[in-house]
Amino acid sequence: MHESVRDAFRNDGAVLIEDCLTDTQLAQCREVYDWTVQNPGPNASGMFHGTEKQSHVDNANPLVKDRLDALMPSLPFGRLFAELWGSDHVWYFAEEVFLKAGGRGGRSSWHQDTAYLPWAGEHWANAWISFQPVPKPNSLEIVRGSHRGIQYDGTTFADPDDPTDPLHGGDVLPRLPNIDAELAADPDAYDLVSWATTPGDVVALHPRSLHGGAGVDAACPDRHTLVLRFFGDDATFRALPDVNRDFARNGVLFVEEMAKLNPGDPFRSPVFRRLV
Ligand SMILES: O=C(O)CCC(=O)C(=O)O
Repeated sequence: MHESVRDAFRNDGAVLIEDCLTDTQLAQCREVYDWTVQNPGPNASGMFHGTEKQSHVDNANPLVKDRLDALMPSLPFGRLFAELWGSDHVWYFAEEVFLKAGGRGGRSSWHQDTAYLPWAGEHWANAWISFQPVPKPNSLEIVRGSHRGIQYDGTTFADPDDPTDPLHGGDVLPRLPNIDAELAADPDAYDLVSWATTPGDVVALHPRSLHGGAGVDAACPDRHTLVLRFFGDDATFRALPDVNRDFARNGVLFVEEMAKLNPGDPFRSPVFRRLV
């Protein structure tokens, strides 16, 4: 791996890895993706326009865990993230799926995954895999270097009029800036990074980065995206604020395993498959 790729991930919080997956690997990922859309888990949510379902999001679906764990050795992510981070070990956490369809809407508001997940450290990455060619305006967008900046509160994703509606509240974490509103007033208000991607490309994203997912439109009417999450040696447990009862301390994923960890502990549990 070229040093510039490692530098980009370290400094920007995201990097495009072109031609990361072979056609076979991509087809294997797509098969699991389609299965999980057909078999939603307890964290699935969707958005509807009238009777037409416009988007589907699912997160760490327990029904698909065994399939994805079994697929991992066929995929290049263990070696890739070991090299990208300089970590001796790499573990697979879980998946998130995004389905945006029908050529309109579906924007995922700006957020940091670490507002929802009790994670700290350098060795974290989301592998963002889209199965269609994605033009830059429909792609994942990242505020460059924000993984090293302020940890903001999350958004509830619930208020269409306020994409900064606080997840935790209580002024424990600073409220998210309204990045889209600021960009509308001044396109240079944030240093954004995003890429057009073709199938097989992977965007590696540090999940503390401020990021948002563009919606679909006539140029990209459907976007099927699988996100796979990984961590390495420098990954620790960090308790979430305790003001929102639903998210207090451990978040909502693998809650029993998280309850066994103390702040600063290496992020480890037998439930997460080690790849390297
Ligand atoms: O693809 C999207 O629209 C959103 C992606 C995202 O939020 C993530 O990868 O964490």
